[in-house]
Amino acid sequence: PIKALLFDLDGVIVDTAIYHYQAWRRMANTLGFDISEEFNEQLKGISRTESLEIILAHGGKTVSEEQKLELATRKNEWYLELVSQMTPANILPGVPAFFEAVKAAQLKTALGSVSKNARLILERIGMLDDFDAIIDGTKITRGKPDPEVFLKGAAELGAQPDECVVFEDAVAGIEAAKRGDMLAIGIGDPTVLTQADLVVPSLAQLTLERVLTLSAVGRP
Ligand code: G16
Ligand code: MG
Repeated sequence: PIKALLFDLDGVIVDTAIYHYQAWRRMANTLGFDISEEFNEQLKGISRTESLEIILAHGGKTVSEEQKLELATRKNEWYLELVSQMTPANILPGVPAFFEAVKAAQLKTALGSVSKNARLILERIGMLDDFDAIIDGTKITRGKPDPEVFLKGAAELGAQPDECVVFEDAVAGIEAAKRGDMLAIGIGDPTVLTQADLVVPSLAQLTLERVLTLSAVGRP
């Protein structure tokens, strides 16, 4: 039976993915190139330093380690400017109702984000107390698609992988969940999140009941 639900942050609980994109784009523009929304798809769930490497390679730029640090810091400052304006109104549709159902069913919840800003964002949207465990970029050594972030979340909640469901909007995050032997619910586009066990446009289109039924069918 399902015991624990593990939620990605960016793109599942809040739409900070768009802020990451805007901040990276601003950085790319200062270097003289642009990044498209389609290109941005592969950055979702990828750590700050890894994202920077991918963007620099895309723009054909070689910079020193010192400059890399500077660029990553600047991007984060721009990103935090956008985050500082966030309020509970930024919580994505369907999230509050879904969490109420989860609480009523007495299931455990964990956040599984590679972001180092995760706690700050949860604070801004007033959801810091909604998670029994918070695994973020400060607690992991390997980003998604490595399953570390979700395996740590499961361990902290005392759940086995087959007792966990992961909610993810990123290709790398779905892969991390599957590599961790967990059920993976994709939030977004089914043609993008092809590895997911089920894909819905947002949590507003999903009931806890459907998740629990799916897990029973998927694991007889
Ligand atoms: C998120 C985003 C990524 C971002 C990463 C690191 O992961 O999806 O785009 O690069 O966090 O964030 P920060 O720069 O704040 O440490 P997740 O796992 O929450 O989707
Ligand atoms: Mg995400």
